Order: sequence, then C-alpha cells, then structure tokens
Amino acid sequence: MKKRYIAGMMAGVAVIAIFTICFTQGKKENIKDEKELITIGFSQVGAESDWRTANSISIKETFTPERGYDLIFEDARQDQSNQIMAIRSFIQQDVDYIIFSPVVEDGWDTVLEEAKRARIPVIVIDRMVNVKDDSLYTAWVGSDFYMQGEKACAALKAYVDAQEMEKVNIVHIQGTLGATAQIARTQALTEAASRYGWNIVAQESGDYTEAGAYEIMNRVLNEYDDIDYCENDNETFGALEAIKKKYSNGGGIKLISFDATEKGLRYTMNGNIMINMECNPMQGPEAEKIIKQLQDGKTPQKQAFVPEQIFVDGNVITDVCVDGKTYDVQPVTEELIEMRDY
Ligand code: GYE
Repeated sequence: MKKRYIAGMMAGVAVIAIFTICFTQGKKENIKDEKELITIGFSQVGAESDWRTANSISIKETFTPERGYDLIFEDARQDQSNQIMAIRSFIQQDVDYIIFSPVVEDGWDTVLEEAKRARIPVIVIDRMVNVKDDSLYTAWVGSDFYMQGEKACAALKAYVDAQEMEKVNIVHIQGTLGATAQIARTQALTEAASRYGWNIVAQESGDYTEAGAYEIMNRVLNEYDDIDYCENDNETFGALEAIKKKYSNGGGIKLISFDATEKGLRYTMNGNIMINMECNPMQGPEAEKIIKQLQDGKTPQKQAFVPEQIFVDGNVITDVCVDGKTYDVQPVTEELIEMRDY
C-alpha cells in the first residue's frame, strides 16, 4: 500500500514535471515570438480633432502584432510634459523606435538627447521639433503647413478679386500656439494680409478644438463679420455653430479651413466652407517606411512631405498660383466624400 502510494506519488511528480516542461517551453515560444516584434513607443498629441483621431487610427492600424510590431501608445492630452514623460518611459523600456507628434516645436533638446544616448532612433511625424542639433531625430514626415496656408490665401485672393471686394476683414482662429501647423498657417496668412491689405480684425487660439473656436466666434461676431480663417476643420465647425446661432443663413461670412475631413468636405460641398486645404493624417504607413529602411540598414530621407490637395466650394476658383506655380483646385464630389474615412 505504502509502495503504491509512493509509486502513485512519483507518477504524479512525473506528470507535473512533464506538464511544467511543456508549459515552460510553450511560454518560451511566446517570448521568442514577442522578441521578434519590433517595439515602438508612440506619443500622440491628444484627441483634440477629427484629424488627430484619424492619425491615431493610422498608427494603430499600421503597427499591429500581426504586422510585426508591439506598439505602446500614449496620449499626451495636449500637454508637452506628458509627452516628455512618455518618451522617458519608452527609453526605460528600451523600445526599438520612438515615434512622436510634438504638441509644440520647442523644448525637446534634453529628452531627445536622452533618447540619442540610449541609441533609440526617433521618428517625428506631423508637427516638427525645433532642436539645436538635427541629429536628435532620425527623420520627420508630415505636411507642408506653410504651403497649405499659402494655397488657402491664394484661393482667397482669387475669390476677393473675382468678387471685386474692396475691404476684407478676417477673423483668424489659430491652432495650438507654438505647434508647427499653427506657426506656418499663421505666417502664410499674416504675409498675405500685409501683401494684399486685408485686415485681421481678431486673432486668437482655439487650440484646434470646436469648443474653443465656438467660444471665440460667439464673442467676436458681435463686432466683426466677414471672412473667418480657422486653422482646422473642428475650429471651423465650432465657428460655424456660433455663426448659425446668430444668422440662420450664415450671414454671408466665408469660411476658410484646413484638414478636409469627411465632414469638412461635406460642408465645403454644401457651401458652408469656401476653401478647405487638405491635411493628410495617414502617416502610419509613412512612418513604417522609415522604420523598414532603418531595419535594412538604409538612411531614410531626413524630411518628407505627404501629398495634399486644395478643395473649394463651387466653381469660382479653378486654380491657385503660389510663387509662380499653378495648382489645380478640386471640386468636392459625393464619391470623394464617400472615399474619405476620417
Ligand atoms: O490640422 C488639426 C490638429 O498638426 C496637422 O492638428 C495637425 C493639426 C490638424 O489637431 O486638426
């Protein structure tokens, strides 16, 4: 009986041992698989706009485990210190690559030096960083924001000329102050306004949000109404809400917008927005191209622009001319809106 008990116990031990070996081996297999994934730490600005949501989706859909990546996604809620904290934690976790869209341009030197010391390549997307040493980031991909502003202003100039407008008053709702998209879109408008004698009657930041722009427009509408240059679609939606509250027919105010999201394009087709400059948020595949080049030991292009178009309401403007170069403007069609998934 004792013997059977001991034999039974030994069989039990053997079963547990075999089970443990299998389990450990299985676990090792998984760890091996995980090790083969490329780890990416991504710090996103926030969720302030439809553009941003599309940009986050593009990153999440590109860097999946099925496609060979382990993505750590951090949302900074529009706060630079959260982005710095996220980058430091990526360095701690020894990720293979850091990707980030900087909320503002300045203030990155120290944390990027830390990433460089840890030999982690940094890919900047969307907005730019303003650093003393360009080797602090490996590559940047995003929009030509100044060109976007220039094209929007060239289209406005064509409209003003066609309408023979003598006086142009502009309410300018800016994006997040210090962000590349704000700096460049503002610069283009400021230069065009002084070149053509347009009056910028109000200038305030709506932080790229609908609520921010609604609040500004609601307030300034009592004093001014003419043309409104908003630095993204969501601000335009907020401004339009304030305008519609005061004038059910829109009061003849012309809106200029950036992003050309699905809703933005619909508003452009309906005539609510007069000029909408496309801003391409699909930057996940672009960032992946850079990573693939680095994985293959190649040197990616330091800075690359994504392609973008300009959309207008109706047929008043057919092309725009910037620095002697002519660009076609696109009429918005139902098919185009249907194809937009952001
Ligand atoms: O236009 C806006 C946003 O940096 C291009 O940020 C981006 C801008 C975009 O939230 O909608």
